[in-house]
Parts: sequence; structure tokens; C-alpha cells
Amino acid sequence: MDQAVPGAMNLHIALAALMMMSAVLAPLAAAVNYDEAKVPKYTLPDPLVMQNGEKVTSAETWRSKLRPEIIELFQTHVYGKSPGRPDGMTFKLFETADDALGGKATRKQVRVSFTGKKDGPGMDILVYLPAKSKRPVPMFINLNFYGNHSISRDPGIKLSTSWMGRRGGGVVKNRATEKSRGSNKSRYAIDMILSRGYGLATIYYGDIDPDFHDGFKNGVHGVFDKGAARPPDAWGSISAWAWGLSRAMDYFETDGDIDHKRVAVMGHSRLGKTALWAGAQDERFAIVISNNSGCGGAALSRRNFGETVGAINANFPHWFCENFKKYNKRVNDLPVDQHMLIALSAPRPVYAASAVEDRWSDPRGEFLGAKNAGPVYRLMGTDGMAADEMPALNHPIQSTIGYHIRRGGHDVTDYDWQRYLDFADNHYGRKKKE
Ligand code: GTR
Repeated sequence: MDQAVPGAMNLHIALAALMMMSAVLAPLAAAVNYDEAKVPKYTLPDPLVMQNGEKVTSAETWRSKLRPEIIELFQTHVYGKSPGRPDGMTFKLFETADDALGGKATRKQVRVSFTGKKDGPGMDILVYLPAKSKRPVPMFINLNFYGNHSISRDPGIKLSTSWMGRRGGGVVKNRATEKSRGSNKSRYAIDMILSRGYGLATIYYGDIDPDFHDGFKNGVHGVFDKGAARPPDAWGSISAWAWGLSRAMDYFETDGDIDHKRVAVMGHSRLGKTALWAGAQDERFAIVISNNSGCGGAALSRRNFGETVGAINANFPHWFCENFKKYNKRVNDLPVDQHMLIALSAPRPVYAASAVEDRWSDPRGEFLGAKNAGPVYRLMGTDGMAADEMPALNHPIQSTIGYHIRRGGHDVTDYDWQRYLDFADNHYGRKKKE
């Protein structure tokens, strides 16, 4: 939930309150657990064991056999299967300005048309590159919640014309106004990113798929779904958003100013779940970062703490595939857990970040999701996660699997960006520019 938008309700608290209320009204409804002592015991699937019981002991077998098997399991049981790159897709660079942000940046805006049809569906990519930097530039890419124009007051950003209703609420209304420019800018440390020598690209997630349940008619589902009935492993919204990120990567490969071999995909909350799923499937993303991604993101599904699989499927029936709902009440039967999602990025650097007040996202579950991807990272010859226990507040771990838990709540702060920039510098072997 976006706490940076004035008047926005804290959905986490509202949901928790709602669930507690319904627990009183209907004794069968599960209450939210926030007590570590009440987390039931669970056993995680071994991320190095195939479905046939075979233990994988070489990086080669992980790559050729186990990795594809685990991707397939996540597609079938959790997020659903996406189509690939559409044949007719086109890119149109419709604006370039070399004097953006008071001369600090080059701004580019690109229209990606998914079908190549003039009035067909598509997304706008907003790109900022540090002015006068050596090209090509390493990048961060992020999906945003409120339109490209919400990340900065920059008057040159095209106002979004897509759905901009209340997320999850289904109000189909575009509210992009001059006044709404920069409404979400606190989450985008643009100056810091540029001054450290990185570019930033962003796309409004509503361009790809509006975030409400309409039976998968709008967004890219309506365009690419074939046949009358949707199979139980058809792609949900998280898969659609992740697919959009891969289409942006398709564009990056054509833009000589962008170092497409050094693109970090970063997302917050539901879009942090999306970043992990995008990075898991598409190895072109060099670094994968999830900020407060919680249930269906970095947090282990088997831990009953904060948001659960049952709750997320009830509140957001369009995010995952239909098969995922089978596990609402039997999460221990899932053939995967989220540490295996994180492991799919191995050996590329992956980062999970938590916030101590964001209990709905289960910070400890996020740490354990990251940590338990370690065996795969070590098999691939990296250090995995260099911590056995959860670190203290604001004590980041910067091994190949990175993690921090910071003070405060569900949000993206400058503290988070500083860590991500350090992480990228470390892994690219760049010196930190102060
Ligand atoms: C919450 C949801 C979380 C998280 C968050 C967000 O309501 O329960 O899983 O995704 O929304 O995306 O802001």
C-alpha cells in the first residue's frame, strides 16, 4: 500500500483489521498471526532435489534439469504461464531531452506497442540517464504504481492515460493531472541514482495490466489469451507485469545508451513479487531486488505469519494462477516455496529487503526465503548469504544474496536505494562515487 500518497488508507492495517473482524463474525475465518511462538513447524522443500527424488550435486545439472523444473512448478502452481515475446511488437522513441531535471539527466520516452498496431495495447517506458555520462549506462528498472509522471515533478514526463484507479479496488478512472506529477517521488531517489552513475527506467504497471479483477479481459491478458476457457495455470497479473519487464528488456537490447548486460530489476511490494518472478524467468536481468515483497515474494509461504496464501488469494484473486488457490488451506502441499523462487536467480546477485514495522510482509519470512536459497547459490560457486541469523536493524548483508531490515514501515526509502546502489557497485566491481 502506498503511504506516500496523501489520504491513502493503510491497506495493510485495514486488511488485518478486516480479517480480525471477520474472525470474530465467522469463527471459521483464520485470524492473522503476528506471534512468532505460534508459527507452526514446517519443512521446506530441498531446493536441490528434483521431483523424482534425485539430489542435484553439480551446477551443470542445476542449470539443465532442476532450474527448468522449478520454473515449470512456479508457472503451474503459483504465477501461471506467460506467452513469450510477441511477434509484431514495435518500439517508438517518441521523446529525447538532453536537459532534463535541471541538466542532470537525459530523458527518453519510448512507446512499446505489444502488437505493433497503432491503437493497440502497449506501455510507455520513461528512461533517465545521467547527463554526460559514459554510455552505455547500467540501469535500474522498476514498475511504478501511479504512472510515470508520479515519480518526479519533471513537466516533460508524458501524463499517463491508462487506468489509475484505486489499486485492487476496480475503479476504472484515469486521474493523471498536472497536480499529480511527483505524487510518488519519495520512493525514487532519482538524484542519488544518477549521481552514482546509474540510469533509471520505469513503467506504469497499469499500462500492462490494470490491477483489479475483471475476469482477465483488460490488459495484456485480453490481448494474448487464446481460447474461451482459461486453464488453471494461465498467467495472473503478477506474471503479466513480469512479462512487461521482459518486454522492456527487449527494448534495452536495442538502445545503445543502455548497458543491457547490467540491468537491475527492482520492485516494491506486489511489484517486488513481480521483480523476483521476472528475474527468475529472464536471465537477462543482471541483478534482482525485492523491496518489502512479502507473501508471494521473498517471504516463505509455509510460515503462518502476517499475510498468508489463503488471504492473498482471497483479497487479490487475479494476482496468481487459479491453481494457487488449491493451496489456500494446505500450503505445506505446495511443491515449491519462495526460497526456490529466489534460487532461480542464481548465480546472479539477488536482494531482499524488509522493514521492521511491515509485519504483514513477514520480515523474518523474507529473510528465511533469501537465506534458504543459499545452497543453490553455493552450488553455483558463490558465497550465498553471509549470515546465519537475521541481522540487526539497518545492518545490511551484502553477499551475493543480500538482505536488510530497516527501521520504519512498508515503503521505499533513500536508505533502501543506498543499499541497492552499493549492492550493484559491489557486484559490478564499481567504485562508490560519493
Ligand atoms: C497488500 C498485499 C501485499 C502487498 C501490498 C502492496 O495489500 O496484501 O501482498 O503486495 O498490498 O502491494 O502494496
